[in-house]
Amino acid sequence: MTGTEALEIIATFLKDEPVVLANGFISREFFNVEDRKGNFYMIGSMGLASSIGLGAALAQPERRTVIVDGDGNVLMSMGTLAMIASAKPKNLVHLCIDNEVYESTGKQRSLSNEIALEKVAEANGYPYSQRVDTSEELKQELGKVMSQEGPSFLLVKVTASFDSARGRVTHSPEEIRDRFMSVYRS
Ligand SMILES: Cc1ncc(C[n+]2csc(CCOP(=O)(O)OP(=O)(O)O)c2C)c(N)n1
Ligand SMILES: [Mg+2]
Repeated sequence: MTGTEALEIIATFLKDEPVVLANGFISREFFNVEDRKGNFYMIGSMGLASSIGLGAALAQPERRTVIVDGDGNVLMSMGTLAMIASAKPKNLVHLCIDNEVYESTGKQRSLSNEIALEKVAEANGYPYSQRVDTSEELKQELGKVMSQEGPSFLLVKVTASFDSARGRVTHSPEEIRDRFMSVYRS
C-alpha cells in the first residue's frame, strides 16, 4: 500500500469529522485526495498535528477528531503520545502514515523501522493501538477505530511513494484556520 492509497482509504471513512493533518506530503496528498473545510493542514510546523488534534478533540468532545500523522512527526513529538494518553479523549483517532522515512525532505531514514511506534502509543496508555500492513487491514481497523471509544492509534505501514509532482495546498494558513473554525466553532 502506498501512502496515497492509505489516504484515499481514510477519506472514504470520513463524514464531517475535524481532520488534522501532519505537514509535508501528508497534507499535500490529502488536499489532492479530498479537500474539505474540516481539514486542518499543518503548513511547516512539524510534530504539532497531534497537539492541535488533541486540542480540537478536547474542545469538541461530541465530535470524533482524526489526526493523520507521519512517523517522523510522531518521533519528533513523542511526548504528545503521553499527553493524549493522559487526557484520554474518547473521541480521538490518531493515525500515523509510516513510510519509515522523512519523505517530504528527501527520504532520509527515520527510526520507525526499528522502534515500534504502535507499541510506544500502547505503553503510554492508549487503550487501543494496532499496526496495519495492508489496505484490507486498514479498512478493517478503520471500521473499528471510527466507531469505538478512543483514544485509538493506528500505525499504517506504507511504501514511500508520494508523488512530488502533485500540487501543494493552495489555501493560506489564515484560510485554513478560518474555514476550519467556521465549521467547528461551537
Ligand atoms: C521543526 C521542523 N523540522 C524539519 C522540518 C522539515 N520537514 C518537513 S516535513 C518533514 C518530514 C516529516 O516526516 P514524516 O512525518 O515521516 O512525513 P513524510 O514526509 O514521510 O510523509 C521534515 C523533516 C520542519 N518542517 N519543521
Ligand atoms: Mg514518514
